Amino acid sequence: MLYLHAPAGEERWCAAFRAAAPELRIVTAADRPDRAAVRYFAGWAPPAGLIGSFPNLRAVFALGAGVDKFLQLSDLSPALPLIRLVDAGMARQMIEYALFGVLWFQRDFDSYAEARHRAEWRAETAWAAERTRIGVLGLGALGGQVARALAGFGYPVAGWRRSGPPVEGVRTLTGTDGLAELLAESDVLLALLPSTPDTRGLLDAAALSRLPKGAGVVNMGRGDQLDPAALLGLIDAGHLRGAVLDVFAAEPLPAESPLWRHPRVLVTPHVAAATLPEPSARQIAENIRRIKAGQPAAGLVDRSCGY
Ligand code: NDP
Ligand code: OXD
Repeated sequence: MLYLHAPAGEERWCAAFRAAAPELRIVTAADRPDRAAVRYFAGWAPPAGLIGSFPNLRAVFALGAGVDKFLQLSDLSPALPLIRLVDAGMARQMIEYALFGVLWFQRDFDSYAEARHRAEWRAETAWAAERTRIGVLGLGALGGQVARALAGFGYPVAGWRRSGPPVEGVRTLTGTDGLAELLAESDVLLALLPSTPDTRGLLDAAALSRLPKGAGVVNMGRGDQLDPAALLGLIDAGHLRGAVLDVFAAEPLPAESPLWRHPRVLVTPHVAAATLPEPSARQIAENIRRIKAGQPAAGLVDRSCGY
């Protein structure tokens, strides 16, 4: 039996799971299931205590790529496999969002968005793609595809990862020196890192100051990596050009946040890549089959690294 705690659109999620895993009984809170009979949990933002209320779970599936909120749950046993979504239709959306973020700066759409308020008709001189250096923080299931896609469009792309192999067509860097090198050479910085003890607060004033003058920042990973006050300070000082932000330390972004009102910051409400029920359910169903067959599941979270 699989217990589903869907983020929204429960009916569509149930239908997707029933189609992907006809061998499983899919239940939700409304079914008031026998909790001892539940073997698998699939959900997003579960309230504290929910996962712990199932005594016989074999695995927990996050209906998302980032598992930081799951790892904060005290009722999630460290012995229980925690499995995240790997791409499942999100990479394509991330590529679209990343390309938008790059073009926002490269083709001066940020300037035109401001100029319209002054009815000012003035053409800027756009940078060529070949001269727009892109830095991608995080070269995983999503960042790796974003980096490759942008390289395919002719941008010089560098990427930063913890320990994984180089990505073809992307100058792949690691470690503190690698990060400093990437920051110093990124006209547009794209952040696609998970939230972990090592990445929280990474983009502070010192790191952001390393970006070249006039650089743009796009954050699609997690909000707690970026210091908003440092970002705004560097924009106001004329060092940074602006930012496109999809993720925030507190979501929804509070109405009083200065990010909402800053003319050089574009805020989107955590929409860079939505979780799609059908491919997600297919991936989870396949993982359950693997677990039953004694094979490793794809997307198993390494608790020691936090992602
Ligand atoms: P992955 O786990 O596949 O990739 C994470 C990448 O980050 C890897 O390349 C990893 O390096 C790198 N990384 C992790 N820690 C460090 C570190 N300390 N130093 C350097 N590199 C590090 O995750 P995904 O690509 O699937 O997703 C990335 C994140 O995107 C998610 O965790 C989530 O926070 C966010 N997200 C946001 C969405 C949105 O709508 N805004 C939607 C979906 C996801 P290595 O390869 O060496 O392990
Ligand atoms: C995710 C997200 O991690 O939506 O999938 O942010």
